[in-house]
Amino acid sequence: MYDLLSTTTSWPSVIENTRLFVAFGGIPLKNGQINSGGVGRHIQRESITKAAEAGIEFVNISPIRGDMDRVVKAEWFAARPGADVAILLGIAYTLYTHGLHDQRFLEHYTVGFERFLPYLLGQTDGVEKDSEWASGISGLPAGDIEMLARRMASTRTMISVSWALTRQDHGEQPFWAALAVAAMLGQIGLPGGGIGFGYSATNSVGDQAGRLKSTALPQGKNAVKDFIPVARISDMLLNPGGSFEYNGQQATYPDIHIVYWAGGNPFHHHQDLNRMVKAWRKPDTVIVHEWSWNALAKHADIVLPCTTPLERDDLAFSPRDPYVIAMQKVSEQLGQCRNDYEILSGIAKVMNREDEFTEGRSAANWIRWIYNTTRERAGKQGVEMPDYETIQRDGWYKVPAPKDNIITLAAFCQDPQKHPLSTKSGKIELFCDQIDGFNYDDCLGHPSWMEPCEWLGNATAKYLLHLISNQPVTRLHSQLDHGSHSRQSKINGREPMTINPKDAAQRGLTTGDVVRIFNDRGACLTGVIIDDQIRSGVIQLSTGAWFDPQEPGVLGSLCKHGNPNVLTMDKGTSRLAQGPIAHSCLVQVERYTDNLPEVTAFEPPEIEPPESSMSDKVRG
Ligand SMILES: Nc1nc2c(c(=O)[nH]1)N[C@H]1C(S)=C(S)[C@@H](COP(=O)(O)OP(=O)(O)OC[C@H]3O[C@@H](n4cnc5c(=O)[nH]c(N)nc54)[C@H](O)[C@@H]3O)O[C@H]1N2
Ligand SMILES: Nc1nc2c(c(=O)[nH]1)N[C@H]1C(S)=C(S)[C@@H](COP(=O)(O)OP(=O)(O)OC[C@H]3O[C@@H](n4cnc5c(=O)[nH]c(N)nc54)[C@H](O)[C@@H]3O)O[C@H]1N2
Ligand SMILES: [Mo]
Repeated sequence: MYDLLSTTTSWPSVIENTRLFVAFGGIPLKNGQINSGGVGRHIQRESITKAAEAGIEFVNISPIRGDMDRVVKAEWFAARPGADVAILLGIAYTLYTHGLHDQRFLEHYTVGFERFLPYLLGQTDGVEKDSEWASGISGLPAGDIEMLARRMASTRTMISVSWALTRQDHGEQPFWAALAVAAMLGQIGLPGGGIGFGYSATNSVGDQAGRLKSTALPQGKNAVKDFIPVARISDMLLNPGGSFEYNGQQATYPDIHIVYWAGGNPFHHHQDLNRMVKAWRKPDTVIVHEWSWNALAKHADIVLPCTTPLERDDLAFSPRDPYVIAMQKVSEQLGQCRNDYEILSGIAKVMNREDEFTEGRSAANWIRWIYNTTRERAGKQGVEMPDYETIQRDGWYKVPAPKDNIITLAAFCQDPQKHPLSTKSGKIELFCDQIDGFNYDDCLGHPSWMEPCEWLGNATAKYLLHLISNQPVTRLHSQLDHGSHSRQSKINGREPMTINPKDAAQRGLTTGDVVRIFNDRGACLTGVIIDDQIRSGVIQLSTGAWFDPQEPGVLGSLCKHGNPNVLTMDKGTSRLAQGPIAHSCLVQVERYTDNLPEVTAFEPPEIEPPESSMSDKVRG
C-alpha cells in the first residue's frame, strides 16, 4: 500500500501531461496540510494552482463543492454519497459498448477482464450497468456520465479517489472499480494518466519527492498472536470468544481484561460511540497515555500524562516526506508528564525488563541510532546524508528528488515480467481468484455495486439526510480541539454543521441556530451553517469535536458538543477488510428548542496537590 502511495504520479507529471482530472471526493486541500511523520514543505496548493494555470479541466464528483479548491474552477457533479461504484460502472459500460477501451492494455497488464465483463453487461445478474442505471443510483444525469466517459477516453486523464470512499459500506469497491476504469482507459504508466489514490489526502500524495526507508524503533516480538482489525474493537470487547472473518481468515475475539492505549483516541475515531461506551465497561482496567483531558482520558482508570511533540527532542522523519528535521523541544516537560518512551521504560524497569526494553539506550541515544542506521542505508542507495552532528547543527536535510517525474506503476508498465506486482498473477486483477475463493457475498471476485446499508437511495429509510463526517479543517482529528483555532470555528460552542438551503428551509433553520442531529443510534447538538455548496439531502459535520455526553455513563445520552460518531454505524466494510463505514449514515435534523446545555468537553479534571495524592516513593 505504501509503495503504491509513495509512487503516486507526481504533480509535475500531472501539470505537464494531464488534460482532464476526474476526482471522486475532490482534492481537498484542507487535508494536505498533514503527513504522518511530519511535513517539510506544503506542496498541494501550489501544485493544484499550477495545474489550473496549465489549463487542465477538473471534475469534482462529490457531495461537497468545496472538496475542490475554487482556483481550478471544477465542474461539480453532486452525486449521492456512496454511489461512486455505480458511476464508475456506468463509465466502464460506456467505454466498452462504444469500443473506447484499450484492449492491448487489458491483455498485457491485467487479468480477469473477461470475467468482470459479463457482470458489467448484465449477463450474470440481468442488470446492464449502463449510464441510465448509474443515473438512477447516483442522481447524476445519464448524459453526463456518458459524456464524461467519452471525454476520459479522448484525452490524457487522471482519476483520483479520495480515501474517504473507503469509509463506507463496501468501501473496498470504489477503488477497485476506479482501477478497472483506469485499466480500460489504458493510461496507467503514462505521464499524467491513470489513477492516483487520494491526491491531497495528505501532503505526500503526488509529491515529486525523494523518499528513504527510515529505520524504526525495534518493536521486539509480540508473543500474543491474536489480532483484530482496529475497527472491530467494540465487537471484540462485547463478544469475547465470538468469531469474525477477515481477509479470508476466520479468527476468534479474545477475552480482554486490560486495555492499554497510547496514541489514538477511540472516543474520537470509533463509530457508534454509545455502543463503544457499553463495550468499554467490559475490561477490568483501562490505562492510557494522554496529554489532554479528552474523552479517552475521562474513560480511563489510569491516565499517564505524556508529553506533546513540542516537549521533546526528536527526529521528524518518515518514508513519505523528503525532509528530515532535527526537532528541538520548544518547552520543558510540564508538571509530571513524561515521554511515552520514559513511561514504558519505567514500567519495564518495575518488571525487571529494563535492559531488554531499552537495549541500554536513552531516548536521545535511540534518536542517534535511528538516524545513523538510516544514514548508512541511504548511503548504500547512493544518498549522502549529513552526519548526526551536522543535521543537529543545520536543523534539517532534504532528500534529493528523483530527476524523472514519478509515475504510478511505471516499472511494471515498462516490463510486467521483470517488475510484476505483488498479486498472485503479478498483474492488475480485475477478477481476483483469491478473493472469489473466500466466497463472500459482501465482496465478490470483481468490482461490483452493492447497495449500502444506509444511503439516500433507500426508499424505506426512516431518516432522510445523509451525514458526511469528513476530516476537520481546523484540527487533526480530535487533537487540539480545545485550542483557540478550533474553538473559534464553533457556533454557540458547538461544532458547525453545513446544510443545503432547501433542507434548512424545510426545517425552518437559519445560520447560527443550534440543532439536534439524531438517529436510532444517538444524538448530538451542532451549530448551523447554511450553504448551497453542499448537495441537497446531505449534511456535513466534521469529525473531532470532543465527545461530551449530557449524562456521562448513560447510554444514548445527547452529545452536547457535536461528535458525529454518536450517529455513525459500527459495522465492517465487508468481511474482506473490516474497515469502518462512517460515511454510510442517515440522520434527521431538527431545531433545538430546549435550554442549551453548557459544553463541558474542555473542562479539566480537579487536580489534587501532588503532596496529598502521592507518596514520595510512588513519585520516585
Ligand atoms: N485538516 C486535516 N487534514 C487531515 C486530517 C484531519 O483530521 N484534518 N486527517 C488526515 C487523515 S488521517 C486522513 S485518512 C486523510 C483523509 O483524507 P480524505 O479521505 O480525503 O478526507 P475526507 O475529508 O474525510 O474526505 C474527502 C471528501 O470525500 C467526500 N466524500 C465522502 N463520501 C463520499 C462518497 O461517498 N462519494 C464521493 N464522491 N465523495 C465522498 C467528502 O465530501 C469529503 O470532504 O486526511 C488527513 N488530513
Ligand atoms: N466519523 C468518522 N470517523 C472517523 C473518520 C471519519 O472520516 N469519519 N476518519 C477515521 C480516520 S481516517 C482516522 S486516521 C481516525 C483518527 O483517529 P485517532 O488517530 O484516534 O484520532 P486523534 O484525535 O488524532 O487521536 C490521537 C490521540 O493521541 C494523543 N496524542 C498525540 N500525541 C501523542 C503522543 O506523543 N503520545 C501519546 N501517547 N498520545 C499522543 C492525542 O491527544 C489524541 O487524543 O479517525 C477515524 N474516524
Ligand atoms: Mo486516517
